[in-house]
Amino acid sequence: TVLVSMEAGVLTLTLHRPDKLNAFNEEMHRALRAGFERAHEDTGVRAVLLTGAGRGFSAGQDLGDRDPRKADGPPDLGRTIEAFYNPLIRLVRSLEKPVVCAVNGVAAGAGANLAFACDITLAARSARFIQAFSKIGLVPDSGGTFTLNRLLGEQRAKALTMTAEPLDATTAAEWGLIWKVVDDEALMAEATALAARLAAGPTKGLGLTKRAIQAASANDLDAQLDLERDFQREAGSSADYAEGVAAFLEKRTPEFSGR
Ligand code: LHQ
Repeated sequence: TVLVSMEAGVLTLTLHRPDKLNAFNEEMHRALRAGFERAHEDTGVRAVLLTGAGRGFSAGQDLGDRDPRKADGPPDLGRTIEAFYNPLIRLVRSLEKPVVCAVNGVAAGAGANLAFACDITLAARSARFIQAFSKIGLVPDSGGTFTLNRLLGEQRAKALTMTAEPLDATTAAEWGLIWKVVDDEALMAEATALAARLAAGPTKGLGLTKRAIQAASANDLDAQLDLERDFQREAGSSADYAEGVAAFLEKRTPEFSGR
């Protein structure tokens, strides 16, 4: 349900239930989680590329997986969130390595919010994002209320989630929900090149940069300035800082080790 491949420090995770538009069942959750856990533990992994197989990125929760019509009482969706979606979003956000997301087609429900939780998200021009939750009486999850509110403000966040109107990729980029739109046929080449470039980068510094930017939403300026001081101290003791400065002074391309 998830294809895993590793090349030049990039761990590529491809959601693979194409006949269901890569909707999440438990098996796919477990496989994706294992991929992100590997990214945390394996020092050889220096960037992650997340994408989907077939014509969709992900249609969110597989709605056939827990059909309420076949259940005895009301389902405990809180358990599903606690067991699967929340750990996944936490793994993506806490990974101190860049996570590039290539949205190859429709991203709905938790699939959309997973894409927005990644660090640098590119989308095919034909992709669209749907906050499908309200169509079935649910609330946005996978960090959607957090991400949409912070990136878009209340009006756009509420309109998108309450109407479930599809948002095209170009508007998503104009609104700052994703990094950029790429022609469909160029998406994977561009996303792969970006992930490879980041994987060849100063991983320690990039990881600290990610943490600093994420911390900024909860900090005031003074706290953030203190955090930048601490993180710069840490980055300054990395081998990659020494290499970066040496390469600059010697007018050559740096060879970062990720340490
Ligand atoms: C699907 C799905 C799908 C199963 C397409 N499930 N089969 C968390 C915790 C616990 C419970 C609930 O939810 C959550 C979080 C969530 O993510 S809630 C939101 C769940 N997702 C949705 O409500 C989206 C449902 N899908 C759609 O609205 C459409 O499929 C979209 C707009 C994504 C794509 O439309 P189309 O391009 O027209 O494709 P399609 O509808 O024909 O889908 C293709 C196939 O994929 C089809 O199967 P079939 O056997 O008829 O070819 C769909 O049934 C299947 N599929 N999404 N979520």
